[in-house]
Amino acid sequence: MSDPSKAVTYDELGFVGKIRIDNPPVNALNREVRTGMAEALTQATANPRVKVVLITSAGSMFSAGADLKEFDGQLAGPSLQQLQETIEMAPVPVVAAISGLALGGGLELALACHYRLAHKSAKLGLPEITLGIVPGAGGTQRLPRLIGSRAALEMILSGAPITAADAKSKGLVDEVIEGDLHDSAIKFCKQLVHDGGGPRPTRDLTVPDRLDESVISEALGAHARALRGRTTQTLVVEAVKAATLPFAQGIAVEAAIANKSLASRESLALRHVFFAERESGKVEAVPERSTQPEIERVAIVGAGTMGNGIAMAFADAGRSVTLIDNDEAALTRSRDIIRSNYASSVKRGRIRQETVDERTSRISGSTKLSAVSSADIAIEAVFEDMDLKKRVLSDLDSLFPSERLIATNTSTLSITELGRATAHPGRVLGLHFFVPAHASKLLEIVRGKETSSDTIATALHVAKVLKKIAVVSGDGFGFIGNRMMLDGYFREAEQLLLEGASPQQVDAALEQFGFAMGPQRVSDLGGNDVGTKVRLQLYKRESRPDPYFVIADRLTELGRLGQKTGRGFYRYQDGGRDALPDPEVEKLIETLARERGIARRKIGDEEIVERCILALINVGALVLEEGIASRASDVDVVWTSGYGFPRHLGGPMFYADTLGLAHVARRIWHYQEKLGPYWRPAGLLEKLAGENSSFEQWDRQRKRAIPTPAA
Ligand code: 3H9
Repeated sequence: MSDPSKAVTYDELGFVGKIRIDNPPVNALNREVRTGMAEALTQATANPRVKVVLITSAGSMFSAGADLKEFDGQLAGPSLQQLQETIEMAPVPVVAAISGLALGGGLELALACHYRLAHKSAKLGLPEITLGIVPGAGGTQRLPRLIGSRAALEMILSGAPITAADAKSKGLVDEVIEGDLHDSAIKFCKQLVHDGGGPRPTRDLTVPDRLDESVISEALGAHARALRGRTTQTLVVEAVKAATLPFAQGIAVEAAIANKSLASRESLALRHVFFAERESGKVEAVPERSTQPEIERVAIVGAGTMGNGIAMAFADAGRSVTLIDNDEAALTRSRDIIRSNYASSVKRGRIRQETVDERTSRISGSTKLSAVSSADIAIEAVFEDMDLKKRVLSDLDSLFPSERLIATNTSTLSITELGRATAHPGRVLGLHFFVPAHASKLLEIVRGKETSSDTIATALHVAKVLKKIAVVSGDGFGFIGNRMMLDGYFREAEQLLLEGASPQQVDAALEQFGFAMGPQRVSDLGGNDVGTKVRLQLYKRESRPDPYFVIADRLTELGRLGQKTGRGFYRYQDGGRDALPDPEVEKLIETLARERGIARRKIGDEEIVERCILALINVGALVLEEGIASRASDVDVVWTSGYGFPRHLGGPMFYADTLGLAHVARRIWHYQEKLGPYWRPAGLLEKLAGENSSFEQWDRQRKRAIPTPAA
């Protein structure tokens, strides 16, 4: 009899032995599941009445694969590979019925079965590469036997799941089921026995093709951009090549390669980011709710770039949006911009015109602030000006039911001060969207001193609705990301320019490190004036000693705003995006350095990278000790999902841990001696370095807590 409290249940339906995986939330193949399945298989094959075994799953997916949490310790119970051996060698046929997702080890489990059925909505994939892992439970050996080496290599390198129909056409599944999967699978099993279909071990198949060098380089080339700076792909190629060996040899090669990948820094970093992204949305002292408030209608005040992007983000998530602006012309412009943004997505084949029509029909405009009253939440996205924003928030507060959330979209202003412009500061918080708001992954949720936990809980739900990765930040200048960018990373990049490096050298060095774009190219893309405006807000709150962005601010003064004006740190020809060195900028930098008595010299790429990254890490530590961020892993999420820090290095704080904090502190002292007092290690960094500890340990020791607002 089946026991519903177990991760695996076993039932006999006539001569069909049915094994069901039931391990929420994702049916990960942990020890309990592997043990349960091994026991169920023993029971099924020991019973002569059982003629066929069916493997199914409870919940919405077949299985998300191996339990990633088990990778850090000693594996207990039967391994997945042992379980697969039992399945493949079973005396009766074993059938997998796949619904939802079959990923990684989940798909590999199905590959070891003798027959595979997939519901038409199912998706099948080997996403291990996204975690720096080479599929290690036969994926690189059985998949080529079923679909060929070339197709297998493509699937493993892309990491993206394929549809059931695609899987059928490739020969990965035997049948696609349109109706009820369970009933159809039982029928299939009965028919199989009736037809005398026996076990069909995948290992006995011959791989139909070999990987030659041209196929390999074409496949690697197709994913070169996504896999820039990575190494797992080379291991994948090695493992798939081994599929043409006899199975026992090939599987041994795979095991050795998979273990190597699991132990790599790259994989540790990628797994760290995977869990950090899931952790960031959990904040203690914020109520876990059994039901969430409805977010069906959203009011956005301000039809500028941010307002438009946020409107698109909600429309994409199926919500109705009222875009409010007192300027009728701004609303018309906004409609055109939104249409043209969607049109370019249609042109690139990303969405269909019907979808666009549906989405745009959800966005309406109004010139009256009172239109906000029927919305579930209101987001203020007017120009970045304290007085203007205060006025809008105060008006919103009086027009909008007092229990509903009011967010302000700002990257610089004090949420506490803005909240105090209303009679209900508990319901006011910051939502820092990144440009373009409809496509960017990160959302910083900023808590002011009076923001209530309930408001934060609603904002976390809003992030889920938008499918964005949320990180809660305290209310300090620049929050988490911009503070680290301005005071750490970009500031040091400018300092290096003054000392003698060129913009192209700094950018190339950091791109080589793994950033998609170096700091100067980023400034030119976003607009140097944007940074200058941010700093003007900063100087209203705090001061910074000279030289602090003297180059970027002078470029703004000169109208060299970046790509949009064809000149910035670089020259751009004919509206193009190619950043060309500009001798005028070189001269300007030399003058600014001379005025400050900074001696210029040749600077090596290694120093550029070291100083920029150490500065970033150090301000990250400050952000943590000030309580602006509550977890080092949150800082990593902000930088990998919002600022282009290479994911395979795990984010700045994880990267610091891999360098060793004692080393990091030593190098900061070194630069302090060489360059002066602005290179002072953060207290937290010195403390952890002194204790031979790490940011990861610091995270572990601390309870989850909402960052306390900065004093
Ligand atoms: C593998 O299989 C190796 C083999 O080749 C070789 C082995 C020898 N393990 O993402 P969500 C947790 S490598 C443990 O928020 P969604 C997750 O942490 C694996 N836990 O939901 C979260 O926990 P919490 C290859 C896992 O609906 C909860 O489940 N497989 C795992 O947005 C919900 O997750 C992959 O790379 C796991 N494998 O997305 C797939 N997966 O609630 C990795 C999830 O405590 N997983 N959790 O925060 C995913 O891509 C997504 O989680 C998935 C669901 C698409 C499945």
